[in-house]
This record gives sequence, C-alpha cells and structure tokens, in this order.
Amino acid sequence: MQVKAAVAYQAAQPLTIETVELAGPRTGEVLVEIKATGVCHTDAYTLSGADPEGLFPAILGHEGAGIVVEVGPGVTSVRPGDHVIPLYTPECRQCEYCLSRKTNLCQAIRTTQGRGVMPDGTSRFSVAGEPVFHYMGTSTFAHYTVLPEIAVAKIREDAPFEKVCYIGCGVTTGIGAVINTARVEPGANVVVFGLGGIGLNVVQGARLAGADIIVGVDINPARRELAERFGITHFVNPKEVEGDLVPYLVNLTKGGADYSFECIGNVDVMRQALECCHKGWGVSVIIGVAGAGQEIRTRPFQLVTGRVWKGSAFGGARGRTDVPKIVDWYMEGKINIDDLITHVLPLSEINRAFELMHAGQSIRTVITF
Ligand code: NAD
Ligand code: AHE
Ligand code: ZN
Repeated sequence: MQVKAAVAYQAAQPLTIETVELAGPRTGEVLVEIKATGVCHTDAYTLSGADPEGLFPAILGHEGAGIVVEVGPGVTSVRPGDHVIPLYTPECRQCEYCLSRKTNLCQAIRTTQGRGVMPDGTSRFSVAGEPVFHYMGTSTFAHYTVLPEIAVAKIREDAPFEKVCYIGCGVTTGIGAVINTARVEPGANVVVFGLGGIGLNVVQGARLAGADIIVGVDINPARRELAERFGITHFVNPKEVEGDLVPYLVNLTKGGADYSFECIGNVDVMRQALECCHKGWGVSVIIGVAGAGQEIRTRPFQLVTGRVWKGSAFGGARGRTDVPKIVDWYMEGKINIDDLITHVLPLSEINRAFELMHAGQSIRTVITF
C-alpha cells in the first residue's frame, strides 16, 4: 500500500514528507494505522548522526499510538480494530531475558531491530523499489507501519491517541525509572537533571512515589514554572550557581541525593549526577542517551564509598504488561500528560517539531495523521 511518511534520507538533514510503499504483515506481524506520534529527543539524536546504530534512509519515530488494521498468519494476541501502542522494547515472554524477571530488555528481536529490518531480515518500507530502514522496530513517523506482534501493547479504546502516544516512550521512561529502576521510597531526596519530556515525567514519578525534596536542574530557565507544577521543590540553573554544582546540590539535599536521574544525554552531567548522590547509598540513574564515542568518568572512590550507578531503558517497563496500566493511570487522572504536550502538528510540519525541541520551546510535540 501507499503510505504517507517522513523519511530521514541523510544525517542532520530535514525529513522528507512523501508517499512510500509499505508491504503487508508477514507471519507474526501486524499492520497498524498510526493515529498520533510524539517526537522524542532520541529521534533527534539518531537524525543528528550521533547514534552508532543510526541508518539512512529510515523512517524514524518510536512514540506512537494507533489501530491494528490487519494481522499476518499466526498472530493471536491482537486483531483488527484493537487500539495499540508500538513498543521499541518488546515483550515476548519467552526469551531468557523476559523469563529472568531481572530486566525488561527482551532480546527476541533486538538484533534485527538494530539493523533496521523486521525479524525475517527484510524491510516492509520502500521507495522506488529501494528499501527504507525501519527504526527501533517501530517507525511511527509513517501513517501505517508494520510491527511484530510482540512489539504492540493492546490498550483501552477510550484513551485518546494524541495523548497516550507519549506513553510509548517519554511517560513510561520517566515514571518507570523512578518506580521500577530506582524504586524511590516516600521521604527520599531526589535530583533530576534535565527537565524536558523525560525529566518532567521523572519529576511526576518522584512526586507519586512520595519523595520529599525534588530538585530540578536545567539550563533553560523557562522550565522552572512547569517543573514546579509537576512537583519540584527547588529549581537550580547551573549557569547561576557560583562555584561547583556538586557541593551546591549536596548541601541543598542535606548530605546528597538518595536518587538522581540524568535526563539529558550529557556525559559530564552524568558524572555530576553520580557525585551529588549521598555517600553510602545514593543511586544515580542514567536515562539520557549519549553519542557514539562518548564515555562516562568518575573516581572509582565514588563507587567504593557506596554510590551506585545504574541505567534505565524504557523505564524498566515490560511493555505489553505495564503500558496498558499506565494508560489506565492517565485515564483515571493519576498522571498528567496533557500539560506536557505543548504542540500538536500535522505530519507535513514534523520538521518544525525538531526545531521547537532544539530551541527549548517545546516539551513534547505530537504529530497527528
Ligand atoms: P528534551 O530535549 O525534551 O530535554 C532535555 C532537557 O535537558 C532540556 O530541558 C534542556 O534544557 C536540558 N539540558 C540540556 N543540557 C543541559 C545541561 N548541561 N544541564 C542541565 N540541563 C540541560 O529531551 P528528552 O526527550 O527529555 O530526552 C532526554 C534524554 O533522554 C535524551 O538523551 C534522550 O535520548 C533520552 N531518552 C532515553 C530513554 C531511555 O529509555 N533511556 C528514553 C527516552 C529518551
Ligand atoms: N542506538 C543507541 C542506543 C539508544 C538507546 O539507548 N535507546 C534506549 C531507548 S531511547 C528511547 O527514546 C534503549 O531502549 N536502549 C536499550 C536498547 O536495547 O537499545 C546506541 O547508542 O547504540
Ligand atoms: Zn524516546
């Protein structure tokens, strides 16, 4: 079928909006009509050329929601008409990783996902007979996309696509990092670096978990007001701090953060996030994605003296199990998504979403089809 899509032909170039060819779902696959998709900083990261797994030409996008329109042979868990959220972290419930119960990182299709193809090694997208790569196994910057059955979460039908698409990445990543990865407890002191589409969800997760002090750190002063509404008790702009940021934050949290979260993708900030943690027990969670060749550094003494460095992908969430529950939380008013969606644009204006993000003017832009 012919499908409207935004194609990334080259790193650091705007996306091209055009009609591409999409082949139907094969065994174990589903065809989904994408109704809405968020634009996450990770899409911008891959488009920039900094992603070692970045491939071109590709159809980016990994924060979508839509409706199943066709299923391939052997598909049993969803059927046409079902409302779904695509999962860049699938949940096969059969691989060693899923069965371990120790991680959400299902590996059933990870290798082919990273190579920009479906599990059988081929792409469903093409332009003029030439294949176009999938991205993160989701490619939600297309009006229709094909996904493995294990990479969709079935959700309730009364949930608005243009809001719950954000649960496909940002909401789940931020709240999940607090609840599943750090397991923040009531009364904890938390520092969140980066108050964008992920960091503000960490803030609302920390508030849900009953954190006491929640410090938000961002170089964009415009982030302060919204972050306060979402639960920060203190705002720190590193550009306005005299001297070192780390001792300043240790002092503010009365000895160091019980938990810190890096939601930027800056390796120097990752070091600060670890080192502002409380001696003996502070846990720092890396969420931000850093470019090819970048490495983190600290004195091993920081770890010897009890600080813990962790990472979190998709908030440690098991997509098919946890995503429908997070949709319920939104529908029950337990979490706020609406105030984080600052812009809604048609696919034809998707490049504007990247401009707004880079200018620090948006939290999340949602594209509707
Ligand atoms: P965003 O652009 O919405 O937010 C980034 C925020 O960081 C902005 O508010 C910006 O002003 C702030 N910032 C930039 N440099 C800073 C500095 N030096 N000090 C303090 N603040 C600074 O991006 P986002 O969509 O929230 O994504 C954040 C990061 O998380 C990205 O690296 C993204 O790739 C990553 N991410 C990871 C996962 C995961 O599963 N691990 C999921 C989604 C996104
Ligand atoms: N391709 C990058 C890795 C990017 C990355 O870490 N992705 C996160 C999700 S970011 C969503 O906005 C993730 O899920 N990682 C686990 C995984 O298996 O990719 C690189 O550096 O190679
Ligand atoms: Zn994302």
